[in-house]
Amino acid sequence: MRIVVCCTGMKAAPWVAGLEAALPGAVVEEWQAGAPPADHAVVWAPPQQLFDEQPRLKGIFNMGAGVDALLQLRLPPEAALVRLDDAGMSVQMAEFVCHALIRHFRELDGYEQDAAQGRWSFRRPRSRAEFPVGVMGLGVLGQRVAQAVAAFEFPVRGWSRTARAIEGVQCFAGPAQFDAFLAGTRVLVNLLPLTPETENIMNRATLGRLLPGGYVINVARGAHLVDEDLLALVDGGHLAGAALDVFRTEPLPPAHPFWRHPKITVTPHTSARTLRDESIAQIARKVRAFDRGEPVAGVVDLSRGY
Ligand code: NDP
Ligand code: OXD
Repeated sequence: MRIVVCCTGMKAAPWVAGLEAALPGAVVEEWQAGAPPADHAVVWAPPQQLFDEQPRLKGIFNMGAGVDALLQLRLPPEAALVRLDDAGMSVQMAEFVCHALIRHFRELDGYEQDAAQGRWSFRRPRSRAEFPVGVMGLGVLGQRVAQAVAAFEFPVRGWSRTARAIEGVQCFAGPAQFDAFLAGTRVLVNLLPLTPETENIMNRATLGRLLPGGYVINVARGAHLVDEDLLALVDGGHLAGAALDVFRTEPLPPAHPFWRHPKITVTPHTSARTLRDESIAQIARKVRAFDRGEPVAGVVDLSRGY
């Protein structure tokens, strides 16, 4: 078995060594133009050239959960596209979202500013009941996040494409229930995949339906959010602010108003990082199962786009 590794922005050598160790007998090498035909590719942000030169790939294993960028490329029609599922990301996402939520709910930024001025002053405790959290996307990451938030006793609601039942989470599904989901949400967490149906889903109309004083935590993709609409709703006072980890252009350009907005927090697409060891172990398991003709979790349904 021959595997090529291509990971733009990351060092390939540790992935090559890790996959070689996990798949004895496989030839694993960093992809280069003109490489001999491989059976599988393990990729992050690869160039189109890789797929043009490797039309006989059987499996394309993404080093991340979101496959939106890969689906913009022309992939070999016979190849299965397989995403990471969890591989250590869901716990990171849960801690990141809970941190953003609690920092907002407990007004910790305000306390930090007070402390910077040597001020010992209390804020009135807020009621969790007035901060219902709505999680868009109840997949591998969204479910874990919804349950982690519920453990802090916030009211939690979730929205997905097909109906889900998750203990402690009031579930809504499909376009018909989207408005009802938004109307009872104050803190909106986005964990949707980026598809033609979900692009720009957070806009003036949808964010305007959140409860007054709404807060947005976007940890999925920048193109889910219409930046100007968020800014208008924050500046107009309907929204209290946002914690943003993902952006239309990454790195976020230096002149973008999000950087300096006092009510918007920016982090550099770091809420759930790909953990190399966990990911190599998962990809190796999947490659072996795939080659034995067994079902593999995380195969992308190209018609749904995730
Ligand atoms: P999953 O594919 O497991 O879950 C996707 C969820 O979104 C499912 O519940 C699905 O519904 C729902 N969904 C999809 N389309 C729609 C729609 N049109 N309307 C309503 N619901 C919809 O994805 P993951 O949880 O693994 O990951 C989610 C996203 O998080 C990734 O696609 C990626 O963009 C982002 N991500 C960001 C990271 C970061 O560091 N910031 C790291 C990792 C991922 P159903 O349950 O019915 O299928
Ligand atoms: C992912 C990501 O999709 O890192 O895994 O955003």
